[in-house]
Amino acid sequence: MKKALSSIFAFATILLGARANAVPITMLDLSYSESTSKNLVFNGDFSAGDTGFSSDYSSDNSHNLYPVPARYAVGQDPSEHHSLFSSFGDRTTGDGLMMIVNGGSFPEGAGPVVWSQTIDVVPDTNYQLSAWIASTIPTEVARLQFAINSEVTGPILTASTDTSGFWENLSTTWYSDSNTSVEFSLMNHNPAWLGNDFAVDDISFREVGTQTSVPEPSILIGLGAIAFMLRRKLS
Ligand SMILES: [Ca+2]
Ligand SMILES: [Ca+2]
Repeated sequence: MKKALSSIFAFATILLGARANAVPITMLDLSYSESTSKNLVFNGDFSAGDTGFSSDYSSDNSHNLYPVPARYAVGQDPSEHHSLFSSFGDRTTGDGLMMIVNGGSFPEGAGPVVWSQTIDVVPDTNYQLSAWIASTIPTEVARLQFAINSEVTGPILTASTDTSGFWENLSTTWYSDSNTSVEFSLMNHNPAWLGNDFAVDDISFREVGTQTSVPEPSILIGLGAIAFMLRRKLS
């Protein structure tokens, strides 16, 4: 009996602790503030080079993205890959690697996938999706949005015409529902082949909290108090 009551006490203590650590969903801030949990994206900062992701654009790391569009390189400076692109450093460290894209035309409504990777997720969990974008040419700036399993989600970021290495954040939160593995993509809604050029860096996919309902605090306090009183009585 005493052992059983100890177990109740321990369970109540765990629940009270869980309550203290839970992320209240109503308090999730949709403005960008990076979650500190592990980034589930492999090579999201491109430090491993042109690997770990797929794209509808063709890979070309021969320092020659000019003039044929719909190609990308993973490099240190946009100007080293296209004579008309501006010169700036990556977002991660300033001298690391980024994805440098010469956006191109595509059939209306088809929307090319700029970058895509399969991510293992936990059901009933909220995630923060984030990426950083900088235009390399001020003409026909890109319009970027995330997609999960080809369904677009979150806001569209219209890239800035500032080509001085002005990194802007695209982020949103996404609820996993019953999913255990998803295709996480960055799409470009601009079909222009002239201009429509940009760099991408620091792509992340991080857990921000579970959505499963947490027992009411009053129930937990009641459980904890009962267990505490019974424990005192027995000791
Ligand atoms: Ca980087
Ligand atoms: Ca282009």
